[in-house]
Amino acid sequence: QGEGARAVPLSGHVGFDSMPDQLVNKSVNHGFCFNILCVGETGLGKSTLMDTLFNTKFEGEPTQHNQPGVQLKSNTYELQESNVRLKLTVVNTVGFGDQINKEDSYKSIVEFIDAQFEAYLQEELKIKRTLHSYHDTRIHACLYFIAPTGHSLKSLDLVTMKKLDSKVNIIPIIAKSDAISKSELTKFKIKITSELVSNGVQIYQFPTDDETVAEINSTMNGHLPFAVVGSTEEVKIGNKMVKARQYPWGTVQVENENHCDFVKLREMLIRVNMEDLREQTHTRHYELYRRCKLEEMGFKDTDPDSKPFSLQETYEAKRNEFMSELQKKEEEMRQMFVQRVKEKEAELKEAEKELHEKFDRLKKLHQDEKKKLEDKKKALDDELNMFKQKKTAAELLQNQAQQAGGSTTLKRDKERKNHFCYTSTMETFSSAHLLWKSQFIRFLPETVQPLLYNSLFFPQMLSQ
Ligand SMILES: Nc1nc2c(ncn2[C@@H]2O[C@H](COP(=O)(O)OP(=O)(O)OP(=O)(O)O)[C@@H](O)[C@H]2O)c(=O)[nH]1
Ligand SMILES: [Mg+2]
Repeated sequence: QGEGARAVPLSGHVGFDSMPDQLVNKSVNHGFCFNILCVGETGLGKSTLMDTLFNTKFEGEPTQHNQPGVQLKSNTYELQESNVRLKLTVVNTVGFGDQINKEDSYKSIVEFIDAQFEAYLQEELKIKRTLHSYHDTRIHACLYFIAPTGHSLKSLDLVTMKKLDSKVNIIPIIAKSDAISKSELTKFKIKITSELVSNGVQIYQFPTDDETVAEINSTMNGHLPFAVVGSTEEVKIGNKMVKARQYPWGTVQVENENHCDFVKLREMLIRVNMEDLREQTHTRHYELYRRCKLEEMGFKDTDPDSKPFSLQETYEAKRNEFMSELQKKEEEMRQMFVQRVKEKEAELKEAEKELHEKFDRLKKLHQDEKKKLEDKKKALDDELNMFKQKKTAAELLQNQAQQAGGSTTLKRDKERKNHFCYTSTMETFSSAHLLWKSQFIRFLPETVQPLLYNSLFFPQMLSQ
């Protein structure tokens, strides 16, 4: 306080003690959402219990026992109590425990829970996030319905709860507990608890760190698993209508704590710990999913020397790693491409060479054929010319022979004889020679003239 400083007295109430009220108002205006997953065998009373818990009739047809696998069916309802709005989602396991091989029954439940976490994570990672209006579908509570056998937990129950315990808040309940006697129920509860502990199954424990609810919560933790009875049927007891199940030997009142733990479940689930279940889902189960997922994607908070490593650094390191890998891959592909081109080129060259050789071979063959044909043509032309000459000469001679007729003399016969002897020795001759020789044949006797003409012009005929 400096000298001359003016002291300002408080003019009234400062007001930050109204922060909780502001928070409440904001939350009430915004409304709440709560998501329950009911896991249990078909017909164990899941739907009846939900109807009893929220005092309403949710839709839901009974399931057949012949489902090929486990499916998850979710329904969302808008409920209102006073001025508080609740968006309630009830997810049911359809066909759970109905298959002969139940080995994979838990898988679809795990996948469903993870899918809801993934959807939330994707929304969180968006650049433009709208988480305030986002419909959060993450499962806040899993009511695990145990059959009232009075013996012990089935392996299906143990395996499923073990697989789910790190992903969701499990509240085990003994369904249809009116089917089990009081003494058996106590033993059954102890047996279940010891089996869960010995198998390391972590069920949801009601929180005891908040003083206001620590006592009730720790007492309730001792009552787990709750033995419940569900019914929407109202029966008049005294002068009051109560929810109950009537049997020939008596009436089981759902809200009577001496008859079953329904009220305890309702108190713990809805009135006392609903917000804690929501919080645990976000801070424990979703956080674990998110961490594993980001680590899987290669994000880390520290580098190998345990020094803080920011998201930016992780991103850059990943980017560099990716780029160098990309370059390596690119180089590899380039090399492969060059290699393939070389191989293809060699293949094409080989094929080209073969084609050239084939072309040369064919060309030579063609030339030989052509030469042979030309020779043959030439021979035929010669023969044709010869034939034409012979034909002309023959025609000429025939004409002359006809003109000469029968005026032949002995003298001429003699001369012709001499000439015939001469001509028969000739092998080749021209048309001039033929003409000349034919002059002599004219003087021979008529009986021999045709024979001589034939021998002169068609020697082949005679030889045949
Ligand atoms: N004894 C007894 N019967 C019950 C109880 N709760 C429900 N039931 C009866 O069990 C039968 C099946 O109940 P649902 O609520 O349809 O069972 P569910 O688990 O929803 O069945 P699905 O949806 O087909 O898997 C009905 O006839 C109910 O009346 C209970 O606490 N005790
Ligand atoms: Mg049902």
